[in-house]
Amino acid sequence: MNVERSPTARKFLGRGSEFVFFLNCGRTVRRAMASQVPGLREGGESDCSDPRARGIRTPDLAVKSRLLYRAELRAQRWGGPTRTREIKPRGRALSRGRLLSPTYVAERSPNSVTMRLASLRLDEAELPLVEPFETSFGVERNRRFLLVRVETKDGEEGWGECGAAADPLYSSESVATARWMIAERLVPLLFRLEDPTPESFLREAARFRGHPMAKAAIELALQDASARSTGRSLSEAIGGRRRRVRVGVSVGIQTSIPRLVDRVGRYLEAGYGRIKLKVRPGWDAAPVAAVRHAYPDVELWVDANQAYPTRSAVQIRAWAQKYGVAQVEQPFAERAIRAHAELARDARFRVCLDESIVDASSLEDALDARALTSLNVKVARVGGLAVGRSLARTAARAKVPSWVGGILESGVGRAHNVALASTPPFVLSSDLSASDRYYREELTDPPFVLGPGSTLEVPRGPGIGVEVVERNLRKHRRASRTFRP
Ligand code: OSB
Ligand code: MG
Repeated sequence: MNVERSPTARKFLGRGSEFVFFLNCGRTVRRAMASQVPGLREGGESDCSDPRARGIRTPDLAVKSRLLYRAELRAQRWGGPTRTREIKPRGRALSRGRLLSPTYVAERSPNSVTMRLASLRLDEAELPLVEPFETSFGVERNRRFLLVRVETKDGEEGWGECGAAADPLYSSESVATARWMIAERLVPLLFRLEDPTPESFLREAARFRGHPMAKAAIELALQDASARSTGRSLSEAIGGRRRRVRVGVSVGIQTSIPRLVDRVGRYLEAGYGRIKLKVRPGWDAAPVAAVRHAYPDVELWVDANQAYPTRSAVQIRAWAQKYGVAQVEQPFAERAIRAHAELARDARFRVCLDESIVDASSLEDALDARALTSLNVKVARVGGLAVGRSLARTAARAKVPSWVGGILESGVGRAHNVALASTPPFVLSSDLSASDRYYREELTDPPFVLGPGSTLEVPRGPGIGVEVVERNLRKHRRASRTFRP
């Protein structure tokens, strides 16, 4: 059969069909099209790496919305808000010809495209925090961090942020170790790759032990560039299903209890629906009690960043249960898996692991030991978006809910975190607050603002969906180095 002469095939091709349509025609036509039309496969997928198959669209929104509806139902089974309401199929007649949402007629492209890299720029910046952030390991007033900008030969850019701070307090990495790792090891490795994708980069980089934050910075930049070169938002590219993500705020240790109660009150007024208090021995039962007393209904979490000796389990359990704390995060040392498991046994709160979980095997072991009933996923700590997603999926299979944690990122890192939080396995509220909670001046535009129901909107533009304001970056930049293959 010659597709040129088949009226059915002509109809599809003439109008510029897409995979959905392709599925809908008969087997003979389908076979013929698969063999004669570049970029189409019989399975019903269109392979848009062929330029002639790029951008083909379906006018049949009814079919498309049915497929999306099914995808949404699948997403809902994972929990969390989805956009089902907006795309409920209303039958062919109603939806035909009506643009339900421009995203539904976007190009369909493979997950990643071949990118040829032209350069990588490594910037070191320092941003003053709106107010000091104190945790059990120290106070941060200014945040120093690295940004990675890759540029492809097609002129596409991609941004990534390195979560390492000036001092190795939260984890063993610091700005200095990450700078060395990126400049001396990871950039040369990246430029040697024939087909640099986030996946191929991580696969190669795995031969170097540790340094997840340095690796993540490059992986994030490649993810952004890869999504941009297919014209998709990062959220879409990694399977995001939500338009808004639920967030909460992490409140540092304050100089007094009244100040803490006041600080929490202002966050609640601003619209945050979940509060996470930083705690440590000597700053726990009393401040938690005061916040609970002032705000009887607030959803309260605490995070100790490993500050307690394991013998404190009994006390922690007592005050956490007495004051209705919903989640206790990383009270014990990174390797103290058994102590976390003991705390989790019969607890009336979730035990969340943050620092303990650094890769797939540490998660599997902790799940086996029942040491966690909640998982904090930070792209920096685990080495990127791909690992983060896969950890959350593993946790979901073990019925452990995940959420996206932060480390006071600038707008670049936050945009990546928001995209990650829009994917199905993340069901608890993330530590992702509005731009004005962190820095007076944001490096990216537009800023993140807190929306209804304690949510942030997932950017829908290409890649991370926010633009780096070079002028702001130059103002706060301390060093910059450009590498070329
Ligand atoms: O443990 O979650 C943590 C900040 C720096 C280092 C560790 C942590 C944090 C936070 C801030 O809690 C969360 C945020 O970025 O909003
Ligand atoms: Mg934490």
